[in-house]
Amino acid sequence: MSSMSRRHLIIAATGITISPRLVFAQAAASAPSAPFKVDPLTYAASALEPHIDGKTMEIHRDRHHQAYVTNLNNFAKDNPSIADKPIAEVLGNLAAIPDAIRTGVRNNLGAHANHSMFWQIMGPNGGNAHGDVLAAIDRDLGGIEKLQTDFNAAGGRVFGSGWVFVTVSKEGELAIETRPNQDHPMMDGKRALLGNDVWEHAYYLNYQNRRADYLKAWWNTVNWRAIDERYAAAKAGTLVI
Ligand code: MN3
Repeated sequence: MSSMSRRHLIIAATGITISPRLVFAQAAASAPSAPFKVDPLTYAASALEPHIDGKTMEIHRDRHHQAYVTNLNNFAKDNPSIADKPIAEVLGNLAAIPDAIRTGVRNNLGAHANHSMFWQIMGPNGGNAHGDVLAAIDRDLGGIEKLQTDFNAAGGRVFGSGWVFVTVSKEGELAIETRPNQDHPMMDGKRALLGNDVWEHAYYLNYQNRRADYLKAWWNTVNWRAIDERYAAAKAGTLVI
C-alpha cells in the first residue's frame, strides 16, 4: 500500500483534515515528480568567452538541455524505473525500455548524459593535460597535438548533429569516437572521458557555419582538472556520467 493511500485511511479513521498543500508535499516527497535536473554551472555562463559566448551557453543549457530534462521527467511519470537506475544501466540496456518511449529515452537521456558531462569538463583557467591523463594521451592518441587534430577532424566529419568523444576503458585506454544525434558511448557499455557537442546549437550564434573554428577554439575551454578526476573515476569504475 502506498504512503498516500495509508494516509488517506488514517485521515478517514481519525476524521482529521489536512490541507491539500500538505498532501501534495507528502506525495512529492515519496515520489519525486521531476527526478531529472540540470545541475548548476560551477562557473559563469560568460566565463568561457571569447571561445564560447555567454548567450550561447545560456540558450544551450537553459533551453536545450532543460528541454531534454523536461521530456525525461514526463517519461518518468509513467516509467519511474528510468530514473531509479544509474544512467549507464538504462542507456546500456535500451532494449528493456518499453517500445513507446524507447526512442525518446535514447534521445533525451543520451542528451542529458552528454550535456551534464559537457558542462562539467569545461571551465575558465582549465590548465593543461598532465600526469596520468597526458601519459595515456601520449600512449594511445599520439600526444596532445595529434589528439586535438584527430578529434577536430572527427568532429568535422560528423554529418548533421552529433558528438565527438574521447572514450576511456576501465584499463584507462583512450580512443576517439563519434556518435550521431544524442547517442552516448554508454549505449555500447563504454564511458566518455570528454566530448564536444557539434550540434549547430552549440556554436551557431558566434561561429555560424564555421564548425572547424569552434572545434579548434573549444580546446581553450577544457578543464583538465575535471578530466583528471574523470580519468581516475573511469579506472576505478565509479564514473557516473
Ligand atoms: Mn547540445
